[in-house]
Amino acid sequence: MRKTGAEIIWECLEREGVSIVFGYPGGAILPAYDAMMASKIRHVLVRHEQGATHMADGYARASGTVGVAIATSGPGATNMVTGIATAMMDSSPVVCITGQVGSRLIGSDAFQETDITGVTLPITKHNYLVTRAEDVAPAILEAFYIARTGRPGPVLVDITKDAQQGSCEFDPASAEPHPPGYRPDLRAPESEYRKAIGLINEAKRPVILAGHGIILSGATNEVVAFAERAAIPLTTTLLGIGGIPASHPLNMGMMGMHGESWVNHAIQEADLLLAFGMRFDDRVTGNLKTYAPTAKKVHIDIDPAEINKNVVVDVALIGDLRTVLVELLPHVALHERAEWLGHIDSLKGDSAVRDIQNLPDSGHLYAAHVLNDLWRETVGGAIVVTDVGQHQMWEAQYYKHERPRTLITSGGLGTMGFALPAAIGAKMARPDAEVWVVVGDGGFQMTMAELATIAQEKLDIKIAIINNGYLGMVRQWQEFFYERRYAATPLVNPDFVKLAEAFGLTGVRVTHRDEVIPAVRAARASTGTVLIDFTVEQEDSVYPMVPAGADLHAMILRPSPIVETASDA
Ligand SMILES: Cc1cc2nc3c(=O)[nH]c(=O)nc-3n(C[C@H](O)[C@H](O)[C@H](O)COP(=O)(O)OP(=O)(O)OC[C@H]3O[C@@H](n4cnc5c(N)ncnc54)[C@H](O)[C@@H]3O)c2cc1C
Ligand SMILES: Cc1ncc(C[n+]2csc(CCOP(=O)(O)OP(=O)(O)O)c2C)c(N)n1
Ligand SMILES: [Mg+2]
Repeated sequence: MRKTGAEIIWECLEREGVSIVFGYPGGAILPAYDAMMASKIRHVLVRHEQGATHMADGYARASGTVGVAIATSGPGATNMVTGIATAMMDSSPVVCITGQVGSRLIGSDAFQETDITGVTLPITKHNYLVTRAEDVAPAILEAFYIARTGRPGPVLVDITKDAQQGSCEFDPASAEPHPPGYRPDLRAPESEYRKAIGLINEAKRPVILAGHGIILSGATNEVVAFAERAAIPLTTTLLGIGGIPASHPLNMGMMGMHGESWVNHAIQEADLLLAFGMRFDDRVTGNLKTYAPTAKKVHIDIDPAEINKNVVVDVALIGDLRTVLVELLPHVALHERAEWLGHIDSLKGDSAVRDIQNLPDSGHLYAAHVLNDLWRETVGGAIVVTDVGQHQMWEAQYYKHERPRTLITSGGLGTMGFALPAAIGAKMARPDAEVWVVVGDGGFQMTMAELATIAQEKLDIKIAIINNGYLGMVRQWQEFFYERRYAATPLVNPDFVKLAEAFGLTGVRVTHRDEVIPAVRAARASTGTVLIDFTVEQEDSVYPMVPAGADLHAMILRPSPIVETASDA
């Protein structure tokens, strides 16, 4: 059947099971928008193309399927760059479709021409410039295949206006993806499996480093079975949170820069690290020269490029984590490991004393209190989407996630402005789920225009602004490392309650600890979007902290007796 390139775009999206796209129109993508009128796919009109990419990313992370964003050429496409880079760093499967100027105008500095395949080459898993209607279907179908297989990631398809307007015979079967040289199905040799099993069964002080790969691979059950069988304690990366139930007795909590101190000590004392779908980010390792000096290392990862990239390992098992674990499991010896687990337990004591949760209500409202109360009120249920900064770390520390895909956060790029649009995507993917945004007063202002998208789409999202009047995480670095010289970190904020109201949404302000639970309950009882402005302590800091590049065990701990904030010191 003959179809235009524009019609083929929507046919292919439907064939890929897409029911929703996030986008913003403009001249070079107009033929596609016109053809969209005949499609069943729902289009969500965003307020900024960065928002569209974060929504597609949030959709992907909440659903485990591919998210789709669409924009015009030039500024539309360049506005997507931050969202694409965010998805790339966190291995999130997103397909971006952009319009491009007519093929004969390419290279002429035509109106709204940007070489977006050139711009996004290093931040996409793959990208395409399509200049003929015949090439639309193969490019889009291949884009989905590449985005979701192997190590997931963003793929961009740039389609010239004439390719959208031109027509050709459309036969989806002949467009089956066969990307040359693409091998998402690598497998380690048998000898590596034997080496891994030997190390695992001999280890006295093993630790599992549980990463995002657990969630991407759907390997929660296999990892838990593995850990239980050999009594191996686990720790998660920021992006691994939810991959293992927080309440599991072997789950020690998060590792790294703002991880639990006992976890970092356990890693430093371990004789075997089992890295499961994680990439030894610098936030996780600290100083590589002193990282886990006594440990042998086994790395299971789907991407060969990750092996020996930051940390040199003794054994590498390339492949999908779940598949690899299914093979390993029957060979893993049973263990009890009372001594090692008891030792780790003894490392916890000091931290409990320093935990701000244990403070009586002194009139100060701490973000930690807000997040802990939010967790207790929503336990077992909500998807939390965070932005980047101190509030993100407090969320990771004080909100206990029991299930995969219930924490959505920008880890690798650390993109402020991610939370609000990503939450919109998550809500669209899981309409029945309770979705909370946890966002700083700074990051919220980067993408708050998407409140209009929430209003237009009549979404029910709960927004918790952790309002400390600062670019808090940067202020903390200035407090610790720049003698409290707060250059460009104090914020003068709008009235967030009135702002919500301007969009026809409900706004509430909370300034005291005893107001937190009633406000959360009222927000949950309401059917529309509610924004809560939690006005918290301005100069609180995230503890513990491993200074950038320092040894993993050299953590700055919350002073004891507790100094509540820098202004008390
Ligand atoms: C302010 C701030 C502070 C931070 N502090 C911390 C901190 O204290 N601790 C911390 O942990 N993080 C922290 N981070 C996050 C950190 O920067 C990284 O994003 C995070 O550590 C990466 O986790 P990951 O390696 O598990 O996930 P990713 O970066 O997503 O890597 C996933 C890995 O899994 C592999 N993989 C994917 N699919 C599969 C599969 N099917 N099978 C097998 N392998 C697969 C990939 O190839 C990749 O190697 C912080 C971020 C910010 C913004
Ligand atoms: C787009 C972007 N610009 C700058 C930064 C650097 N940065 C990291 S955290 C942070 C402060 C965030 O402030 P806020 O949103 O108020 O959150 P808080 O740390 O106060 O919880 C900044 C500026 C970033 N991560 N992303
Ligand atoms: Mg702030």
